[in-house]
Amino acid sequence: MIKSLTKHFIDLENSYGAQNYHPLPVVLKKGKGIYLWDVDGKKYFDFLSAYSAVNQGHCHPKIVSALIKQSSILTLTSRAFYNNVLGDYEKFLTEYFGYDRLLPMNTGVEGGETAVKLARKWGYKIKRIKKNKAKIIFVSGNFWGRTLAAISSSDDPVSKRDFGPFMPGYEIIPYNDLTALKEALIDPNVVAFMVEPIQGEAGVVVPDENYLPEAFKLCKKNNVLFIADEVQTGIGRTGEMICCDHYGFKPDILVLGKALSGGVFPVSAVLSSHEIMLTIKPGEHGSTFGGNPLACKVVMASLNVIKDEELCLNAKKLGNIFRSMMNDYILSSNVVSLVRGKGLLNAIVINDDEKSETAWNICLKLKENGLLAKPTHGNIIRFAPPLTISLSEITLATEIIIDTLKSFEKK
Ligand code: IF1
Repeated sequence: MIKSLTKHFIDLENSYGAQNYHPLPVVLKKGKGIYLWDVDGKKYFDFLSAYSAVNQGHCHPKIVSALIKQSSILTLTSRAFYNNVLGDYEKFLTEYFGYDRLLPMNTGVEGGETAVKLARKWGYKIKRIKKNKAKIIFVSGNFWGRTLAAISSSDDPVSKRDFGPFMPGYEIIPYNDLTALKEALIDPNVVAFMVEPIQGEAGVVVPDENYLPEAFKLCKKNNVLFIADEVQTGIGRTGEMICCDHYGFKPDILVLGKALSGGVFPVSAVLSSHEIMLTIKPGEHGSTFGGNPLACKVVMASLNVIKDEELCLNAKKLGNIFRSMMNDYILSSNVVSLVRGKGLLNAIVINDDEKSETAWNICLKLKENGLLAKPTHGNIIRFAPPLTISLSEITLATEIIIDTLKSFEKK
């Protein structure tokens, strides 16, 4: 019997790859805008957008063109020398987001790590904490990557099991709980509070309206830095350029990643003030690829796309339509109990426990019906299409989702 192409590629990964993922059984070979194609030519709506890294849509022509152009001029110099793109990029990004200075890195987790190091440095140099006493507050359910510094702040047993010992200097408090934060901030060794404005991996958990601005005020009152991990929520995803913009305050340290490059390759950025950024001196932090001219050109193109195509506004409008269609359906559903999110970062909660296979089976069925999405935490399905999706497309896609869910209704 002739082996199917799908099986061929899955078998290859199963034979030669580390087994640290459990992907949906679909093998993709092409992406354009909001669509993906598998190796058999079947077309799908992409409702994951590579975990919000492809906000501008797959292979956006302007981003690809910037990539191609710069890739034949100069790709990497390291930071041992200056290059003629990084300065423009730093000016562009700081003006774009309204900060004084930028520290360029690559992956999101390196951005988070940089923020943590900056906060500690600031704690010792400016706040004048005693040596090695700096403490950073995190919230329960946080996710900022896979390095040891990141999983040390995690309370997810799956991410941590058998990877100890962990890094000290962290405290985890409940999310969306201002009283807990107030108490945690009493310790004078606290240098920073680091939080995702909407928790992604935890299942698109949106806090109460007053939580983030009040948390920011509490931090200010206690001379503690507010670090916003906007790796997933940033770059228009929630209907504003960064999610904190919904709440009218500017984090002391802003971490961006994923969609910064429009999904071309990993680029992250840490933005902050002169005071905070200049506490780190030459030789104290860095990266071989951070700030490379190829990445800088790609990011500038991808951020121009966000503004030129008004993707924040589109995410806001179409997110409202998605949730309203979903809420109409939920009224009469026994499969879905809830839809939540902001802009085009949304999730539904399946009326079943975390151990059940229902959400996984729904995603398999969605795949059959031409839409790709992935469960998180067993009973939650995230829906996050590229922000370039149109009204007619999101209407059609949401109808596919609802029709699929209807086939799981218990009679
Ligand atoms: C994986 C989820 C998303 C992030 C926030 C930093 C990072 C991430 C808020 C680190 C990364 C990822 C990584 C990916 C799956 C994923 C994820 F499923 F875990 F929940 F996006 F929603 N801050 N998120 O969400 O960025 O170093 O990966 O570039 O499998 O680890 P990175």
